[in-house]
Amino acid sequence: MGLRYLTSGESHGKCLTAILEGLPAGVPVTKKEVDVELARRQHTFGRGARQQYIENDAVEFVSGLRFGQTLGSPITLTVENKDWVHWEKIMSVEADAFDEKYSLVRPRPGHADLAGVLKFNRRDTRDILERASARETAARTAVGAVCRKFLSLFDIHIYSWVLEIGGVKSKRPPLPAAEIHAQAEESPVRCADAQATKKMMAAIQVAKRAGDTLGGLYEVVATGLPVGLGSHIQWDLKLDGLLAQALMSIQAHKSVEVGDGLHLASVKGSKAHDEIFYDMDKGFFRKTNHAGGIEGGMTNGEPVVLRATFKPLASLGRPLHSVHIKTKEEIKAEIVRSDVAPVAAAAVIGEAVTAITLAQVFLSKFGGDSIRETRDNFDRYQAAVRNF
Ligand code: EPS
Repeated sequence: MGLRYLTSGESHGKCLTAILEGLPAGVPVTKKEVDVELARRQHTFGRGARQQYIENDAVEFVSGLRFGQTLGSPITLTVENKDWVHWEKIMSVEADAFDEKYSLVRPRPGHADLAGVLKFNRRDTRDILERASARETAARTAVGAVCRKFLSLFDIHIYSWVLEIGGVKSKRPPLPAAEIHAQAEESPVRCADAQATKKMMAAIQVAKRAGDTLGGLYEVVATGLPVGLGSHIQWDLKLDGLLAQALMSIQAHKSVEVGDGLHLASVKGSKAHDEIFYDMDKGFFRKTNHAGGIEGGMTNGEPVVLRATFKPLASLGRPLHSVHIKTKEEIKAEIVRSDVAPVAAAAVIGEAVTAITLAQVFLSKFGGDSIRETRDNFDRYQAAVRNF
């Protein structure tokens, strides 16, 4: 069995938990490296009060690490919900703590609320929204941080930046991914364009005052990938499919593009593909990357380029029309505390799920119970590709 993981936890429960199994032994991992990623996800402009003032996300490793290295056993990690103190009654596990006054009955259009209560036969949308909440992505970010550390041992790096928030578009600078990423890290909305950053922040403030929310678009790029991760031979082994699933599984995501994506609908074949060249030092290479680094469901050695669309959040200060789930009367949807435009946070989560998926396909190709074994397999394959 390859690399796999699960998360658990409700948004206002005690904590989030994840179990990651299948990493080889001997991967150096520190709490600090994971906490850096959690902070990158948490502290961006466009977040609500909880992210700014209440949470202070930090990982606790419960199993699978010893003296700073993975053991090859399941890694269990938790992220505490500091807000739990305010929710112990509302989220109690005890039957006698039930109180009708805690029930939420006004489903938000665009949220999991209504489909969830119908599917699970619940009378309180909180039974659904607690798990549907993007709070869960703190756990995935922590898992992603561990996978990212593993990939970095093979010089594989993952970057991201925001391209658009609420219709304010930015220009993608003609720079290497690491440099665009470094510029984005300086921006409160993780946009590498200073002018656009200001406009995006202003748009978020306007939306917040209007009780509204904004969506956006971000890009994730992975560099240093060997040729041949993923496979053309079966539908569920194709890397573009796996990455699209991983990104689409992030809360509020509505579309994913690979390489030139949507744009390819309107260009001719002669302009859509990346011509092949050969150099004694580089081996086979391309001068363009319309394919976004993936051909036939496999990496082709160029950077993997992905873009994801984040919809405006469904929790509105000025709510939309809805229906009371018990009385069926027409009402406005629930007003709950939330974020305004967490697109920058979404980009960090996009990096995390990309790291997890790439680590999965990397390990399914190279295997290894110890990092030394993985490295030997990787080096042998790379030498074979070089000497092809
Ligand atoms: C979220 C609503 C907000 C966000 C939360 C996701 O939480 P609350 O309702 O407690 O204010 O802060 O995001 C996180 C807690 C997080 O860690 O990202 C939602 O409804 O999805």
